[in-house]
Amino acid sequence: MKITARLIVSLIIAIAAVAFGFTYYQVSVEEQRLQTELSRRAVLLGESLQESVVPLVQSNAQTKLQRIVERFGNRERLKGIAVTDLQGNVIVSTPDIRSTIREPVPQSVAAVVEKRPIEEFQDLGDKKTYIYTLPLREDNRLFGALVLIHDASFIGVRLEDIWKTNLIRFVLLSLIVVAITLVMVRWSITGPVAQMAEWLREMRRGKTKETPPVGFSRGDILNPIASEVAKLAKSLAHARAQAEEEARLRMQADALWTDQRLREHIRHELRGQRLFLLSNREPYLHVKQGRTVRCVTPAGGLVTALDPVMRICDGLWIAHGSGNADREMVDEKNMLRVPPDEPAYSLKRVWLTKEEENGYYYGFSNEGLWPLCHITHTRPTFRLEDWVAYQQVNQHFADALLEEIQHVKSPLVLIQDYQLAILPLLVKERRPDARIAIFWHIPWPNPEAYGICPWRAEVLLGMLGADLIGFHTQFHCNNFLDTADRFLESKIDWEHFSIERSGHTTLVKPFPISVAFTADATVPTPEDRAHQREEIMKEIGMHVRFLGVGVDRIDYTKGIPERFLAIERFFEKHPEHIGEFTFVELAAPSRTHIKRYRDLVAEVDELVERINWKFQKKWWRPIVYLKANHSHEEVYRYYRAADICMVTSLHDGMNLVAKEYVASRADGEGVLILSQFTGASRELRDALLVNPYDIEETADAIYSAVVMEREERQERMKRMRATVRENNVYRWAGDLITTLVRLRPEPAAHD
Ligand code: ADQ
Repeated sequence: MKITARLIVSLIIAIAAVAFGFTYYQVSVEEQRLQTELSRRAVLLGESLQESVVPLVQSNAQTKLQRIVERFGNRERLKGIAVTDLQGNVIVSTPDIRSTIREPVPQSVAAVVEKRPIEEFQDLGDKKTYIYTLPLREDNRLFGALVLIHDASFIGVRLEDIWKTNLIRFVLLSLIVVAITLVMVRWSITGPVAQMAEWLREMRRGKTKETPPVGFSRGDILNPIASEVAKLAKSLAHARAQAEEEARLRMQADALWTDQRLREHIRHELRGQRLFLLSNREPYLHVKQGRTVRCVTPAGGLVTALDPVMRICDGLWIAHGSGNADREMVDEKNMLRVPPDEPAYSLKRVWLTKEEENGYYYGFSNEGLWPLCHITHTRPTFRLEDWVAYQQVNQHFADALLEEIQHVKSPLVLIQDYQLAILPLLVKERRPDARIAIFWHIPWPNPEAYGICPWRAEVLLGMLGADLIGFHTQFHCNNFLDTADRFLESKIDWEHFSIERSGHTTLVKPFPISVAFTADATVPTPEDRAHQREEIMKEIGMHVRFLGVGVDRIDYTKGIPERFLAIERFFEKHPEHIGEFTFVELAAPSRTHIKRYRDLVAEVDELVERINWKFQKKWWRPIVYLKANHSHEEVYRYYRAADICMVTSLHDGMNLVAKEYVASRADGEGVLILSQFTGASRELRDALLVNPYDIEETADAIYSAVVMEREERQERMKRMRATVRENNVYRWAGDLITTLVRLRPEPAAHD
């Protein structure tokens, strides 16, 4: 039997038992009451008749007696009256009962004998009667008996009525209870259970979402099960997603790298070896905030890709301690375990004096090497004192590392970027067995451009201390080999892309850096997109058809003025778009200790002011210039809302903004305008590639982006997304470290 039927039958039995008990009691009380009432009437009538009847019996006045009996005999419910003598023989009686009465009347005999009234219920004919017999007496003398016969059938009728009424009540009550039970069971048990079953079935077929249907919460008794089932479903969905992801990975063979795959790969490659990573920027820095100290993770691809690697191998990351609370957090060896909430590897901080930082970072690195490597017509400045500081700081890094690797055989050393160009040689000289790689994040120029550096040979030699040099593109590798060929006595192997000098070989390879993009995030619905766009429009205080975005450090290599000039030209050429298109620039001030950067900030401010003044209307302006270091989330919100992203670097090693924009567009929308002088342009062939110096061309690209057909737009974005997904930052880290690990170690100095 179904649970509902069982529940209903039990409820009906319970109701029936209660109804029967209640009715039985009611009937008993009512019967009692009616009998008492009848008896009371009989007693009253008997007593009042006795007074008149006794003298007439004494005087044997039968006619009078008959008259009295007949006069009283038609009272309500009275069936008849009889007067008997002492032997119970009827003297007179009402005519109705004469034929039915039996002589001698037994009740009269009993009443005379017992000298007390006798009451009795008896069936006379087919009717139930109540017979009240009163001995007739005066002064203790008995003369006979008075018999009052009442019709008592009404009691049975009344009791039957009660049974019937209560039966109807019982039926009605049962129907109501059954109906309510059915509704309640359906609403709170069978309904939610059926929904749950349907949802689980769909879930099993992989058709539905992880969140259970809303109906679940109605069946509050099912809540604990529902919440457990929801958790189970979540893990099922997660497991399925992972399985699908794995299957996809397997299908795509080496194509897709994920965080997980990088971990597995690195674990396998390193086989318990530790990685020593050196960079100018630290992955975690401590800053004072009021009285407390906050740990900050600088955003960016480098930390995203290398932090998991360092965690796996319990590596050591050596970096400049630049946070104002950094010194408070380290031990006597200037070390601390990071990440703070789940320590997995060590960070060793290198301290620099103000002078060292000025000479090494702002001076030689950013006023010398940075403009030297970027062909942007900003003149590099080389000062001897900066070069001295640069060498000193590189030596500090070398010392910090050498101390840590003294007992490590063939240590794996990974150096990051142009601030530490000569570090490879400083380490290699002391530890020839160390396997050293340096990754150069900025472009490498042609030999003519590079040749102006007064310490060109020293820098090259310093870098060639490494066993592996990585650049973003093959083009930069070629330039590097050309440069080494030009300025050093060395053997260049163009087939294997390596440089041999004094018996040491350096491999030069491209490793295009990227962003942490793997699986597609949930594709936003058109409503979500519209809502996000609306929020951005509210923030910038305008409602426009087309939104453009640019995200840069304020650096002269990024071509920010050129971009704004192209926007100006676009409006001159296509005035019909005035009021329809707005460009939002998220610009982070950078290296403001350097005059060239301060001048650039002023130049950009002025340009924005001029262009806005030229075209602006009451409610609209062409450029919204938001000068700040925005959060990662904020930057991505703008990427997702923008129809066009503009990257117009005059020269850029890779440019991550272009890849971030592509990665953020799960909706498959958006057009990327990309400078042909970025490393990214080698991969993102479906962007609208421009020469940022050519203002006309860039303005036309904006127009093309605005009028581009949806189909073309989506096709281009789809291809770019596939490229970025396949060449993500996990692949970058995986390839770089694998190449380093697989290098043949050279013999140690003391071997
Ligand atoms: P960068 O010159 O700093 O990097 P880029 O690759 O574009 O240039 O990376 C900039 C990063 O900073 C991006 O992640 C971007 O989102 C973020 N960013 C920029 N402006 C911002 C703002 N206003 N607010 C918040 N975040 C902002 C150097 C080289 C590049 C190379 C990278 C990585 O110059 O060519 O691609 O290293 O190797």
